[in-house]
Amino acid sequence: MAPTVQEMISNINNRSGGNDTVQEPSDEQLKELRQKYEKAGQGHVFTFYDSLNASQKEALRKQLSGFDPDRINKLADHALNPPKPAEIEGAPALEPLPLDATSSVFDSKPEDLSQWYEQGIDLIADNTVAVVLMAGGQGTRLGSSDPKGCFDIGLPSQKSLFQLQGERIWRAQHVAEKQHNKEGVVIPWYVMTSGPTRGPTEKFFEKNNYFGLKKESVVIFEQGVLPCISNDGKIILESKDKVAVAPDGNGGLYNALIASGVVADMKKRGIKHIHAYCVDNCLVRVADPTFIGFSGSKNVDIATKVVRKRDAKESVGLILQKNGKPDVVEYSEIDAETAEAKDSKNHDLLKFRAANIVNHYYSYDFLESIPSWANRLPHHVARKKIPYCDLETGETVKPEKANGIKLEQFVFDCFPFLSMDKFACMEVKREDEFSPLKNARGAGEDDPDTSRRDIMAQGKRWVQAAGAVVVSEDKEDGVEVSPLISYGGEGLEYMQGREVRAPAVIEKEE
Ligand code: UD2
Repeated sequence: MAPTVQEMISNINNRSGGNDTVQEPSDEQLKELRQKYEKAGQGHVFTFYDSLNASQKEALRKQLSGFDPDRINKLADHALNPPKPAEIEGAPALEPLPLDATSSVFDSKPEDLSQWYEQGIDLIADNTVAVVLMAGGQGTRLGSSDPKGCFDIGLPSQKSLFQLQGERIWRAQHVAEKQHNKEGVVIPWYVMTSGPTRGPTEKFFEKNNYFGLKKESVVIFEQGVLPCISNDGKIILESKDKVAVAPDGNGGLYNALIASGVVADMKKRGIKHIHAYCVDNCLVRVADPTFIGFSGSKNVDIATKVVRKRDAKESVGLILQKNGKPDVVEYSEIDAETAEAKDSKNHDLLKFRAANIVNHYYSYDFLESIPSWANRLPHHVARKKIPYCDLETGETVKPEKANGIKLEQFVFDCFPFLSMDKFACMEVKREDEFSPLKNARGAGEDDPDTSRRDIMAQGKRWVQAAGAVVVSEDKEDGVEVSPLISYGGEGLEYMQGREVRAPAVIEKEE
């Protein structure tokens, strides 16, 4: 909706800094908005409006103008009163993905893997590959208020997750330049943040000089938010002048890619292949040439990397087929029977063992089609304790128990929009590609110590494969290899015959 004259004036005022008294919304601006909310049974959000000062009134008006109360009611009703299983035509037929939709590095022919790698390097060298980082999550389980990408997992180099990822992008560019004997190869890095993570992320990137990447090839953008809803379907006021909101989930990526102009920027740059990934996986192969080459050669719209599920209880989504379409059942929504089902041929294996690791390939054409399907993406419900403004007293109350829901979209919920022939899955080795940072130090699983352990163990395998001998008096016997000198273990020939005293950092090509 185009800004009204009033809004343009108030924006100029705000920007000018000269006249810093924000204009109070005009009566006609307010009347229409108020009627829309009252008609939707959400008029309570104006309870304290008349007692607010001009800037509080404008802030609340602006926030409310960004939502459609009728749509919120529909989402809330569906979330709070989900259709009963009986109303759904028959239970969905869940099956593992068909074999022809999946490849595995475990049993792929080495010549296939190297061909996919070379194809990926060629696509990167042609400047047709971009990377999208989902970094809007607020690592609450980790117990840190900083964005997860800033986290220092305790490596000898003290590199953050963001730095490891930025340096892997640099290395992928560098390998493509060397192999094609050209300069200026760019893999644009689009970083999605949310309200709480945007500021700290921008500051961290600036402070670290974009980890050696060109500033104009790093684009930080923000995902949308949705209002929090009470258990009786009402939009929750957090304070007299503010609706309680939460990021709209990593599935908010799609609307954000369009609304922030990222897809338009990709088009301008001639991008054809996009790798999107999860910030908290310290082993993530950002812009992985093998994965890009594999996906490009299969001419799919979406491909996803999976690892073998650790056990029935692991908190990962499961990539499978539902009613013949590619789909994912999230760990928070799976029933025990499905999670524990055994493979019919080998009872030692779980029937559903393709674990989602938020590591997806998209064709540019598929992202360009977002506006035609984004509004079909479902919303998932998280029951939460949401601080709310008591409508009698105007005080903000911190509830003892879950008093409402946050609505969020999941990034993999567009998979069923594809036919199976436009989808592919690549199984990779967990030890080489997946070690998520989910829990605070001491959890013993998916925590900073397991992240550091897995990176150091991988570097040790790489230098040993290059012919080095690793010795150590310390229980920490790993080796950190800087991404700037090796992306996936290549380029370490000079380590032949050397002795490495672990723990160590290898960061110079000499
Ligand atoms: C995610 C996957 C789960 C499994 C697991 C493995 C989804 C929906 N679930 O679960 O299937 O693969 O990871 O690690 O993908 N994010 C945003 N905006 C948001 C919420 C999340 O950008 O509003 C990002 C977040 O910064 C992270 C990624 O999405 O990079 C996954 O988020 P999470 O770690 O909260 O998801 P988790 O562990 O519940």
